[in-house]
Amino acid sequence: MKTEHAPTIRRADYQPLAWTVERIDLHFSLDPDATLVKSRMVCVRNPAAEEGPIRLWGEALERLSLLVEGAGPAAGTVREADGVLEIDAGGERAVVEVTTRIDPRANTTLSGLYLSNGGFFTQCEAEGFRRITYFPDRPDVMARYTVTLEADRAACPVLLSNGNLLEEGDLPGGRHYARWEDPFPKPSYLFALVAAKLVALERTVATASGREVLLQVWVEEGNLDRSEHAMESLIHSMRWDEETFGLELDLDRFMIVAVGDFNMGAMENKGLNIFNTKFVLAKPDTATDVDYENIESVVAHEYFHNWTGNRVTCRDWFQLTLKEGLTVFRDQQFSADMLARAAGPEGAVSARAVKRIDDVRVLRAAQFAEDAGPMAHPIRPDSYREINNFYTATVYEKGAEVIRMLHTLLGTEGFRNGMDLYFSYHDGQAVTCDDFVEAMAEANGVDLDQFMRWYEQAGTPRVKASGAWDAASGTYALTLAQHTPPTPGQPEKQPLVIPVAVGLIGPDGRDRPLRLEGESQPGATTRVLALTAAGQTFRFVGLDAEPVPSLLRGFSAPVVLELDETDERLAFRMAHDADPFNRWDAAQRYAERVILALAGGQASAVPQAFVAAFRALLNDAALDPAFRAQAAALPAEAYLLERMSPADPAALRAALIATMRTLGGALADDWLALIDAMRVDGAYRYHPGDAGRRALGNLALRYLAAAGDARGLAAASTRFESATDMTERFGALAALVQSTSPAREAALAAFHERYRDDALVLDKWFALQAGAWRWDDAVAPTLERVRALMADAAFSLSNPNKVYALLGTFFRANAAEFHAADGSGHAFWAEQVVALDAKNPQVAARMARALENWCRYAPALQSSIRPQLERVLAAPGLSSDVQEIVGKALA
Ligand code: B3K
Ligand code: ZN
Repeated sequence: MKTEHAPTIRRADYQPLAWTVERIDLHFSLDPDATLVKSRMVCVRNPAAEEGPIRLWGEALERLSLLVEGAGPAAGTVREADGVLEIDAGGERAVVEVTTRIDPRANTTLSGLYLSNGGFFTQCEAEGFRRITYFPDRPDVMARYTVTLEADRAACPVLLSNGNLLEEGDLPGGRHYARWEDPFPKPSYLFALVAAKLVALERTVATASGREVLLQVWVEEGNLDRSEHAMESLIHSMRWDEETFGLELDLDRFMIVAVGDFNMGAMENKGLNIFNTKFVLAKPDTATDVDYENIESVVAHEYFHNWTGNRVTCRDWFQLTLKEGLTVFRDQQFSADMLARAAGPEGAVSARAVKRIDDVRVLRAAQFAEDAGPMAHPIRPDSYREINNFYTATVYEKGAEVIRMLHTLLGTEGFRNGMDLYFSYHDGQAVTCDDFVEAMAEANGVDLDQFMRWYEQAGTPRVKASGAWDAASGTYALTLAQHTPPTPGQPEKQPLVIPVAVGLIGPDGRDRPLRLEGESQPGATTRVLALTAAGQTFRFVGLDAEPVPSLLRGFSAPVVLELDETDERLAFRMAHDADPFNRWDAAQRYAERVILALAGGQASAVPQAFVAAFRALLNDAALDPAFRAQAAALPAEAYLLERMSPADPAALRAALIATMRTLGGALADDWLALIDAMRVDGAYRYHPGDAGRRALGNLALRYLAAAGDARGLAAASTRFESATDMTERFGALAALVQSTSPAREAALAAFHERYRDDALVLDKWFALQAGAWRWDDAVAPTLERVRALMADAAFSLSNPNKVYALLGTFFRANAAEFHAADGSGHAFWAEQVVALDAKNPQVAARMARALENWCRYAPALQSSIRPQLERVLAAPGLSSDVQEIVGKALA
């Protein structure tokens, strides 16, 4: 077990191990209650390290035997303390054999070997392998594995592990076995096994170099008709990585396995990716367009890890962003390319912008909030107590932004050259973020020393922009100043390298070609300026009239841009900015201003000018529907809370409701027309163009329902009943639930009846209710509904998907209800975090994070939250996972 007093681990303390493992033979005799694991390791002395014992980590293991060189170790040569077994050994090599017994059924943490629906599954990242057997469970130990699995044939007809199948056969007593070998050395976190009753969708495809490879998607029998999209996504990912980075699949077989109990989205185990069912299973009747899109991107992400993560892995867990930031960047580029391809040449720019907007929404809502609280950390953290707490938006999403900035600064070709050099230097190694950036620098002949500060400094930088126009000389001077606010342990920050993509829009709404002082010719209409000092002024010359600046185009850096713009300017950019991302962003900024003014009491109504600008953008038929749906969706509540000081969830919610009602009512005819215009005929197909139309149609229903428009509510009811795919059916249900419509309860009941046996669809049903706003006072507080739903037969505190859908949505996406003034939500939070922690510390810690930014809330809420944080921290036997989160929140 993790101890209550888990020490702080520091990046600066990294030491190579005295002994590593060259190869390991594992034998599993699988039994739900008592699985025997025999391990034979060839340990080798590490020439790069100081002398010391062999160190093997172990957790929740029962050790049955230990042999060194085939014999019981001599007295005094073996010690075990704090979860580490130390063995003194001489010479250069030593064979260590250890047998352990583990209890998969009792393993509710879903880390290590566990059961799900009668099958055996593993999850080893970050430190789960030590819950299977004793091993130097660190990513810098790369060993070759052979694995033999033995299990009951009837219960577990399919036996899988990493790499290639060597042999399989029957055993006495209704048992059978399979032996696998992974030809590539790998760290233990990439080990996996599956033994379960599954069936596979199979395809054989050729790689770019003409090798035939077998692709399999393994699912439970009834789900074969939902596995096609994951397979298609895998094939697209393979092609993309070949074409974009020249990277091919290196195995003869690549498997994806879906499992219903899983702590996160998916896991990139070598050749045997294990996925949460949520990111595999899709058919039109059960999955929405967004589900299809997410599946495609998660399949790609895990597949891309085969090179960025597996072939080149992390030296230690502080380097996590080396593989995660880079792989998120790769999956974002892949999705953008897929969307652009589907949109065709005319729609490609807009399709890419839509993807960029999605990604930036996530960054702003999740990562900016993280940066503003007690968990703020650089993308490469300096310390942690529980590494599982650091699979964060900062490491992943901000990490991807840092890679994107390199891509922007070096260009597509320069970036590719850097990647090629990185692989040529480090294939087969466990390396650091410095190694990656050095390869980029060397390949491009540039100095990236200052750029490395992005890996060192936490916090969201502020870039303040101001412009000065000199009519006489036709010069526009743009001054940019950067400042990164202090974060825990980092009171002062140094200037970063910030690429700022700039355009200047003339009074006619057209971009001007840009010419900086000292240049002889005007060039492109968008330029990337590198802001490297605390403040810099850039002079654009040869302009015919005072321009309107469009800054940070495409969100060229993960910063907050501070620029004073009048309402008229925002409306002008909403109508004219040539950069679609910034056009969207102008709309978001304007909406933010309107909503925060309402919430703060500085305004009592939504201004007409905003409604007019919003309407113009909504009805601009030159824009494609997916973009218009983005532009018409208000900024996320979590992001707006972050922009409020102090954060006042009740006032914000009232402002959001008022804004939605105003826009729904004032534009009712526009929305109604859109419902018809956006109709998609014919059988469902997952296609981004159709998805955009459905998204805009669903948004129209949402606004009309919010405004209580009778025609809109009738349309939602009709659509709910006649829909033939999940996107439309759920879109209509969501509109009804987020309204005062009397039809909402009946619709929820009908939906439940239809999907009562479908776990993934019921997750949507739980989440919708947990996230519901209160549109009239007659409705009971959402907490009452959440409590009632916990008693539903389909709910279980042991299943992460259920917890995320019901509790996660309530805690993290329904601020006004969660932070009810009577404190009931906070007490409920403490109760659930403690209950979850006893089962699954990783899931509990994720829920615990919902209150980490409590100091940003109004004093009355703080007084209600603090005792609950203290209550959790005082709970007996609290995991180090939750302790780290709550301890930092209270510090
Ligand atoms: N690498 C895994 C995440 C593992 C999380 C461990 N707590 C999935 C991914 O990022 O691809
Ligand atoms: Zn990843």
